[in-house]
Amino acid sequence: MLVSAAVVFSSLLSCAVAGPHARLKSPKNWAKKTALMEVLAAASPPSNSTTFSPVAVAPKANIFISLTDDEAASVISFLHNQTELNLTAAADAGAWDNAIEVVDLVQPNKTDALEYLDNGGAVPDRFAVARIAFGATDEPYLQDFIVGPLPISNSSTYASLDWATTSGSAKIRNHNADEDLLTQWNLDVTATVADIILDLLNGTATGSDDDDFDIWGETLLPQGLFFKSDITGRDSSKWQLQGWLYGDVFYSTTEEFRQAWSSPDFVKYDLNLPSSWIGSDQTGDFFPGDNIAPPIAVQPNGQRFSVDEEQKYVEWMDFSFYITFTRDTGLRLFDIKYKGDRIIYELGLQEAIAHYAGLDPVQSATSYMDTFYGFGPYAFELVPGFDCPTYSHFLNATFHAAEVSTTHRNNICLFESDPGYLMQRHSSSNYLALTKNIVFTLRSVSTVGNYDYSFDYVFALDGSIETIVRASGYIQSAFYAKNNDYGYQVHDALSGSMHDHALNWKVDMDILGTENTFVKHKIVPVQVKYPWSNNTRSTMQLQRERVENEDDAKLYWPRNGADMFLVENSDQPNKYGEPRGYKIAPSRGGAGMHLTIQNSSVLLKSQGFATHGLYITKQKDTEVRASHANNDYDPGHPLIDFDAFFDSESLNQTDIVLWLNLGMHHVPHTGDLPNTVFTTAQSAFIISPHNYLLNDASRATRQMVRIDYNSSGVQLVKEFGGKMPSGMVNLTAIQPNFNNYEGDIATRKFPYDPLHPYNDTESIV
Ligand SMILES: *[C@@H]1O[C@H](CO)[C@@H](O)[C@H](O)[C@H]1NC(C)=O
Ligand SMILES: *[C@@H]1O[C@H](CO)[C@@H](O)[C@H](O)[C@H]1NC(C)=O
Ligand SMILES: *[C@@H]1O[C@H](CO)[C@@H](O)[C@H](O)[C@H]1NC(C)=O
Ligand SMILES: *[C@@H]1O[C@H](CO)[C@@H](O)[C@H](O)[C@H]1NC(C)=O
Ligand SMILES: *[C@@H]1O[C@H](CO)[C@@H](O)[C@H](O)[C@H]1NC(C)=O
Ligand SMILES: *[C@@H]1O[C@H](CO)[C@@H](O)[C@H](O)[C@H]1NC(C)=O
Ligand SMILES: *[C@@H]1O[C@H](CO)[C@@H](O)[C@H](O)[C@H]1NC(C)=O
Ligand SMILES: *[C@@H]1O[C@H](CO)[C@@H](O)[C@H](O)[C@H]1NC(C)=O
Ligand SMILES: *[C@@H]1O[C@H](CO)[C@@H](O)[C@H](O)[C@H]1NC(C)=O
Ligand SMILES: *[C@@H]1O[C@H](CO)[C@@H](O)[C@H](O)[C@H]1NC(C)=O
Ligand SMILES: *[C@@H]1O[C@H](CO)[C@@H](O)[C@H](O)[C@H]1NC(C)=O
Ligand SMILES: *[C@@H]1O[C@H](CO)[C@@H](O)[C@H](O)[C@H]1NC(C)=O
Ligand SMILES: [Cu+2]
Repeated sequence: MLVSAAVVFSSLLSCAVAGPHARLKSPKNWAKKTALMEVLAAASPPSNSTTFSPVAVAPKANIFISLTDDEAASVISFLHNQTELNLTAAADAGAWDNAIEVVDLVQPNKTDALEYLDNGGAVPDRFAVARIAFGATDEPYLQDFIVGPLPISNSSTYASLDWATTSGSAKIRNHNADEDLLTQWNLDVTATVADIILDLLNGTATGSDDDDFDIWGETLLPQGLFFKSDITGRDSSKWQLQGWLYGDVFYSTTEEFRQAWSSPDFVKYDLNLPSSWIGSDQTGDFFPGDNIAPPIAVQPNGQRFSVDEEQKYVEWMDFSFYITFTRDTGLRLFDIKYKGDRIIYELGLQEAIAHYAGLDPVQSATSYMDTFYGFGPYAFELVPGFDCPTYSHFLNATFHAAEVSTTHRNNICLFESDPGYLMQRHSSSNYLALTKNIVFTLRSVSTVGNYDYSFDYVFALDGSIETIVRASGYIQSAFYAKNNDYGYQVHDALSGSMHDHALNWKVDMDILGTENTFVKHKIVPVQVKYPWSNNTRSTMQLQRERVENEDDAKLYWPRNGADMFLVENSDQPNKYGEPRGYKIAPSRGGAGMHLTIQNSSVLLKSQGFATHGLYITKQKDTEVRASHANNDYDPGHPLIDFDAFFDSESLNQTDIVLWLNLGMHHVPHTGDLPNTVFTTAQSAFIISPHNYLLNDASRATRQMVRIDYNSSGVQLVKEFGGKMPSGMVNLTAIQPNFNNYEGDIATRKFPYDPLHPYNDTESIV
């Protein structure tokens, strides 16, 4: 295998009665219609006030909930007792030992889960997955084992988790087992040209604490000097330097490089130097008026949603769902119900690709698959007043890696808010109807290396759910020299390195049962000749098309938004004969995007879920995830090759799963310095009822008003029981205290001493 390294600075790291579009030329008619509305309102008075509790009791145990600390500890202890695994405690393990990297829950099979949730079946047995790195061999590898049932008893066993892969084996070769050797190798190589580095880069990279440079590709300070090494095998004495690259000139030996450098016509490039431009602190003149405190949101009468903290179960208005948290993908939602019916069985991130391009060997070979690092380990505590409103309800989440259970305090927030625009309004010459749009958000943020990914699940009163990802943090960039085909020059000696983000989501929708069909309702231009005219008219029509087989199930979002993509239950028509369904649509930024690069030479067979905007597969317990966190060890031979899910199966009225990509084509510009901003770096999709109900469900809210008026003023204000907040808000009392930020709690699992957590705030993966 060939690995190249860059030399870089150590880094900082709807009208009431008429149709909504009826443009009435004579508003005279409206007096009558308003009277009709009054009658309708009287006939359906606001429903009774019921007692509300912010504490929910989950109707069923959360069978998706993460492993407890005790469960994780018992799995680890059990595995250590299996002598054939020859495990070394993770804390003592080196590159030549076998050690447990991660333990997590094996999601219950859907058939068992539904039997429990819907039919009074037994609680499904719990199983753990243990990801073990086998280093005590010349051919190091990783392997996933399924361990259980839990709790560990005499009947618990472990087995290779082969059935959860498409490769048929849960083993993957580890081409990355000797990182310490590689670090040393890199230092040894650079030591041979310390004088050249000092001359070209005005600094040192010797491994000492007062070094100017790191040897790797990082964020804002790449320097444009590269070397190529053959690091095949585990014996670094057999590794070989294969050359140097500077200014897009390749020298195949150090001598050649040295000679060129000594010659008078050697071209030296500007230095990419740090200063305040790389910091994220306030700089520049303050904005006018910005010394005045900006608006904030308050929750005047307490929380209007209910949480079962122990079961991680939430109810808001007509929605309910269960939460879980995994090492690989962070926050996930299960069993999302609306008005008592499940609409989504599972919703969550699968993988996040960031595929770079560039002139240099590092940028052109970089394509992250972030579950390798994990979203769970980096989903840190959120800051009230900044990340989430101060009144948010916070939850903790735990992941288990390197035989340590780490609890992130307050890393999930739940809150209601007013997004600042109405759900509904209509005005005429004599009345206005206005409805507030109050939404409910579930949020977590994962800082994976340079990037901060913010994930929102936003529920709305019309029955829609929006999934939003936003990115901020530092860009990975490139040295400026000759890189113009791959991005903009954004600083003195810096190029923004162009890249694609593709974040894949699994959306397992169940509309009125599991038997569903994906349909495209197309809006098409047509020429029609009507019986009432001899002329044809250019017009458009609605055409219905079913996606009935996996062969047709890799889709691009239509140009001009001209197809509506729906998941319907064809066997459940509404009273007008239209099948009830939910629509799925891009809602912000680069939703539905896919990778630009085709047949990526970096990702090889591990990018099958990122070639299209949206995919539909038949649900299978063996096809639970689009990607695997270990694929990155050997992308040409992945454990899960998403393409293998497509085997011509019927998708007609069966349990279907959608997989779709959010992301952006990111060509960083000067506005990405020092950090990319959430305003533009965001992408989302929304699912919304489509002929699912017989009207807009948000009509049920009390938070609306009707104002009847005429030329002599307001005649009637009709309210529907919505409360106007009154009294005082002590703004001082609700100020966030930033000094309360505590970070994580970590508990060593082997040996296991739950009463003595230690404050290891180092990132553990
Ligand atoms: C609401 O209150 C009315 C009158 O008190 C009562 O007849 C009705 O059953 C109540 N409805 C509900 C849903 O509780
Ligand atoms: C593993 O072995 C140790 C020592 O024999 C024992 O104390 C422990 O209970 C075993 N753990 C499990 C999970 O079987
Ligand atoms: C067990 O692992 C150790 C390293 O932790 C290694 O030295 C030893 O050879 C291994 N034993 C076997 C039987 O593989
Ligand atoms: C498990 O097996 C051991 C040894 O065979 C036995 O002593 C113990 O009672 C068993 N435990 C249970 C819970 O069956
Ligand atoms: C080189 O580094 C020295 C010491 O760190 C500094 O004083 C000098 O200005 C640097 N030269 C350039 C060209 O940046
Ligand atoms: C989160 O963890 C902290 C520290 O252990 C604990 O005090 C708090 O009650 C936990 N919060 C929830 C919602 O479980
Ligand atoms: C269509 O054209 C024919 C022949 O000119 C005429 O007789 C007929 O009335 C027309 N029909 C309509 C609907 O205009
Ligand atoms: C990518 O690979 C597929 C399947 O091997 C092939 O059909 C396609 O032509 C390739 N595309 C490019 C741009 O090479
Ligand atoms: C879950 O499904 C897989 C694949 O069909 C199967 O191998 C496994 O035994 C099932 N697990 C349980 C607990 O039934
Ligand atoms: C697909 O399902 C629909 C509705 O159940 C049915 O009318 C149709 O015949 C099915 N198509 C095929 C190809 O089986
Ligand atoms: C508001 O809250 C602050 C801090 O809790 C407290 O010191 C202050 O007395 C409160 N003011 C009033 C008017 O209650
Ligand atoms: C916890 O962190 C503090 C401050 O870094 C350190 O002094 C202390 O030794 C740590 N405690 C443990 C048990 O690691
Ligand atoms: Cu980016």
